[in-house]
Amino acid sequence: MEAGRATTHRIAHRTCPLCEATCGLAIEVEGDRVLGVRGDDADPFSRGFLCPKGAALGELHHDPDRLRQPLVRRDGELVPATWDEAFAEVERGLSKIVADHGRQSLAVLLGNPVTHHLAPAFYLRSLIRAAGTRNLFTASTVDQMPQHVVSGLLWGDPSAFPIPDLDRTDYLLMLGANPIASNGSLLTAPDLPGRLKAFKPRGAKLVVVDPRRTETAERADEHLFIRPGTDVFWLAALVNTLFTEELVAIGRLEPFVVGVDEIRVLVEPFTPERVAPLCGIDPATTRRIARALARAAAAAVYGRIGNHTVEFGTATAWMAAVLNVLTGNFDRPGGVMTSSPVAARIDDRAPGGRGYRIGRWKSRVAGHPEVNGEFPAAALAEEIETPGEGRIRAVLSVATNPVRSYPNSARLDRAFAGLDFFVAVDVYVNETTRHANVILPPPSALEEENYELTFLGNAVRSFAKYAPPVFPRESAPGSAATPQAPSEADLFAKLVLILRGEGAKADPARVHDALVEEYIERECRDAEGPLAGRDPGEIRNALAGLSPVGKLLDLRLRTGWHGDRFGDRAGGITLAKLAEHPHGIDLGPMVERFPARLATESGLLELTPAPLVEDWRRVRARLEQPRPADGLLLIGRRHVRSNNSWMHNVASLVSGRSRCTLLMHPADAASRGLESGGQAEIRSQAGRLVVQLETSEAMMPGVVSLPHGWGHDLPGIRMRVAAAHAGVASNALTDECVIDVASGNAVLNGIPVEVGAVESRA
Ligand SMILES: Nc1nc2c(c(=O)[nH]1)N[C@H]1C(S)=C(S)[C@@H](COP(=O)(O)OP(=O)(O)OC[C@H]3O[C@@H](n4cnc5c(=O)[nH]c(N)nc54)[C@H](O)[C@@H]3O)O[C@H]1N2
Ligand SMILES: Nc1nc2c(c(=O)[nH]1)N[C@H]1C(S)=C(S)[C@@H](COP(=O)(O)OP(=O)(O)OC[C@H]3O[C@@H](n4cnc5c(=O)[nH]c(N)nc54)[C@H](O)[C@@H]3O)O[C@H]1N2
Ligand code: SF4
Ligand SMILES: [Mo]
Repeated sequence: MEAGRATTHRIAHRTCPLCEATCGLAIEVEGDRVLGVRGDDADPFSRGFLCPKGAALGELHHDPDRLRQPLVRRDGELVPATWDEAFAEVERGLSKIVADHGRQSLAVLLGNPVTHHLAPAFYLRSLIRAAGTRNLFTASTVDQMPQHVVSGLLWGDPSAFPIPDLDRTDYLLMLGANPIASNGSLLTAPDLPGRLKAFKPRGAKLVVVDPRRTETAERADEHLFIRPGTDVFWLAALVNTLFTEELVAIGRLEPFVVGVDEIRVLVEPFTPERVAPLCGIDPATTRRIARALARAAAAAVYGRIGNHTVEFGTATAWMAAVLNVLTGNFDRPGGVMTSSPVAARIDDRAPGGRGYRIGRWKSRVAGHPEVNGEFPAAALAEEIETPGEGRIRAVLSVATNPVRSYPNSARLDRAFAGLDFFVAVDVYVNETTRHANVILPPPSALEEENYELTFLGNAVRSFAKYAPPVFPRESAPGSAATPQAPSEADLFAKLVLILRGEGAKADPARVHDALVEEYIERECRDAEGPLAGRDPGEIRNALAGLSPVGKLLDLRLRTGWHGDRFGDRAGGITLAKLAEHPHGIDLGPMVERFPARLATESGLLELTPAPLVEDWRRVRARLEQPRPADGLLLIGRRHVRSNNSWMHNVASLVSGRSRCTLLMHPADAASRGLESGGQAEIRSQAGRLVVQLETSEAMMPGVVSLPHGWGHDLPGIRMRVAAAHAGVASNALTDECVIDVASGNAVLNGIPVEVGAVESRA
């Protein structure tokens, strides 16, 4: 017994797939069990850090409610099925909808966890193309779409995010982000607490602007309350101050920046005095912060969820970018820089590219312009519910829970109930997937290869880390013909084949091989690329023996800027080399990439693109007619033990007292006759909830805070732990009719609400 144990006991190293921080994990395994998860001290990027979610990865893997076998709806019930049966049902349902109503009647929905898996990274493009629909909705429009638009329009690359250079900055102005809880977003830097702690010894300053004195604000040198949704006015006042006090100093990139004078005119009315009553920040403080930003050796303005999921999200992200550029902090070490992922090329080329366009097509009902090829999540319900040609009748969703994540959850719940056919690729039966006709569960994260391709693309360092599966895939119960559940790549390939009309029985290898071939051919043909003129056969042979995603990842790595170029650069990065370095390889901090990275048509950094100038009218109008300052505004909040809408079925993460409470300043509670610990009713334009009230001096008066992603008490959900810790769905209160017009992003913060005693309902 002892001996048997010794041989199966091991430590597996990999990256945590649960948030953007990419912490290295050391997973203690015995046989097919996870015994424990620790932070990997030898990971040079995360240096042993881990949060309670990473520690719970074993519980997640072993969660008996996590689906291991497809479910198919028969006589109204979701019942277990074999993979063959499930794929056949998908084919039957989807082909009927497409035959009867055309491809636009199918919507594809993608959720947050797809960004943590390799197969979606490589296969989703084919899936979307095969679906042939313009009805694409993703978590981007309940999240960071404003930043895509700003990055796309200003420097031509919607996915080149301005990442604050956390480890080298002298001054970080952080707005609408709480990385002590979230561990960072569009800012991949494991151990945010440790990295912020390193500010003081090197004399760097952290200023946090947030309507709640958050866990991050507690650690800051200075915290400023701001009225929700008004950051755009305040940032404009900072820009205004740079001009009036002659603090504009663009530096190295000055010859490439256009639009400075137009910006001066746009922000002219936004004086510190004028915005003070709107934002709640006094003019002297505004001027002091503008000077500090301009004078710091290197400073970064960083805004996140609280800046992007608001009514003027794009304008807010724009003003943050303008501040970084005008203070010379764009693409400066210690300022904001773009990441240089190991699995990407850095081309030495002249500035200029194809530019960035939005609105190439429009949504059917409200005529929303597409942004990044997507329509606003906030418009999904109307596209399902509004009759007529092109109405969405079927949904294919991957890793998303819109009934909890999108605004106006009650309406979405009704909309999903009214679909003709719904296929969900998901691991739980939750608020959304309970409506599915078929649920296809991908393998556990621990049964797949791991490389955090998306988030290492937003990292403050160039870091690479690969891990093979910790466990083999489980056998699929009840299907003798397919003894193993399909890999995630096979699952997506099957869906591609079904959508292309090649049938559920077609061989997924057709899709795998085509993707690899396409990649090789393209690289070998690219005269400027790292494989220019090489023989495709030679490259193909070099990849032999790897899994389908392994081949695609190896191609990315070896053609990347540190890659071995398939033998042309000795010692370069390859998948095999990463496999020999299970703790990962660190290749240094972010590097200057501009002006070469400018991909606008003009080859310039355009501070005043037309769509943003147009959108500025909305901001200007609000300056003239501010919202009344009485009444309450609702904001969200994250907690380190929670993860959007889906980790509440892990007992160790939900134990203790409920965290799904409405935080309110004691004075606001007193004036409404409400008591901490009691129940209160909260109402908005969209809906009403009864919540547990918790008074807190950390709240700005006039602002209340409720976390999102809860509300696990609907019939048909199969998450036993979550159901016992249900909480309430904050998106019952958010309004799908108000969006950030320029990006289509949902408004999830700054929601007008009223809170009072619970009214008994007739
Ligand atoms: N009010 C309010 N609403 C918000 C936010 C907010 O701050 N306030 N935040 C928004 C943000 S930033 C985001 S990103 C969205 C997130 O919203 P979604 O994109 O809906 O993502 P999650 O809520 O994380 O739900 C994840 C889904 O994927 C499933 N899942 C988990 N792991 C896997 C896996 O490995 N494979 C597959 N196929 N499925 C898996 C889960 O069961 C669940 O159904 O929510 C948004 N909604
Ligand atoms: N533990 C945990 N970690 C997560 C997640 C999670 O659910 N739980 N979700 C992940 C995802 S998908 C994302 S996108 C990231 C998000 O990462 P963050 O952006 O850091 O998200 P939050 O923690 O919600 O922080 C948003 C902050 O904005 C503040 N805020 C609200 N409205 C305003 C406003 O109008 N102005 C200003 N200045 N502040 C405002 C809120 O009080 C809150 O403190 O976190 C990721 N990490
Ligand atoms: S901070 Fe994020 S990546 Fe790190 S252990 Fe926690 S959930 Fe995982
Ligand atoms: Mo997100």
